[in-house]
Amino acid sequence: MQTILKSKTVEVRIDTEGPVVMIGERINPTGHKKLAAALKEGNFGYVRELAARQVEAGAHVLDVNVGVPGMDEVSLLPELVKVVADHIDVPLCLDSNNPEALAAGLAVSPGKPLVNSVNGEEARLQSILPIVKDRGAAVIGLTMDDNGIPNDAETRLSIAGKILERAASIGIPQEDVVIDTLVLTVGADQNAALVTLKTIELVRRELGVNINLGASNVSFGLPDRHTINQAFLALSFGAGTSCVITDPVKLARTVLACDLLLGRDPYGKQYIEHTRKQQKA
Ligand code: THG
Repeated sequence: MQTILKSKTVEVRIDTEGPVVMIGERINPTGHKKLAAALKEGNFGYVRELAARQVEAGAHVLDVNVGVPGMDEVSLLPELVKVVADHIDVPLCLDSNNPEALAAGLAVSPGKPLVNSVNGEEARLQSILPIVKDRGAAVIGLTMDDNGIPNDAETRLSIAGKILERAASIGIPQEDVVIDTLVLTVGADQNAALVTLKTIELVRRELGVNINLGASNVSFGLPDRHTINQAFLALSFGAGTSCVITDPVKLARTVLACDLLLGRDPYGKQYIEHTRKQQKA
């Protein structure tokens, strides 16, 4: 199954059978003081730099999140979407909990963007899906609902099914819903990663849709997070993840190595080109 995203001129296909699509996570002020300060000051030069650096490192799509306490997302999200879209030509992933901010951001996004995100909560289904439908966008559906994040794969699968049904009922095609199986830290629960891996396999087998993961939560609170993130990414691709929200500067090489190992990079062309480009730079 293919989920097609577009910028002004570039088309990106998230494909259950294809190489992994990387969504760059760095334009997100959560835990990122320098970016939070830049957004407050209206210093968008730093945002342009983060955008260019991630695309240079191999990001296919850029996540744009402007959630800074005290800032008005409804005006800031569209402003930042314009800044990023004027500077780089890759599809955008608009990351907000605020439906009004998402609608305003979608209105100024070129091409076909991705909305991050809806989940199984009744209020979210009702507020987010119509906005996605109106704009002809794609959407990430998180496998959580009014009861939180379930700690078993079967319940996460049933939430994924519910999101797909509700999307279909208002005319959003199945291929435009990417399911995010969510992962919590193994620092707090030794089964956290295993539940996510089982959910990925189940959703892939039962629903056949594309699967996204924001993998770095898995290592929260543990030393040497990078090693755990790399190992978890590899396991998740083996299980069927086709799209990740991650830091491409740190993890693009891991992603490309996994594509090669899983037979999704004929002759190692992408891996070799990427390595050559980085050695030159
Ligand atoms: N699924 C979906 N969307 C998501 C997530 C997900 N969006 C948010 C998050 N999870 C993914 N994005 C980030 C962004 C930054 C970090 C982790 C995940 C991060 N930041 C560093 C920190 O907090 O320590 C700071 C980085 C810096 O200073 O540059 O780790 O799961 N759909």
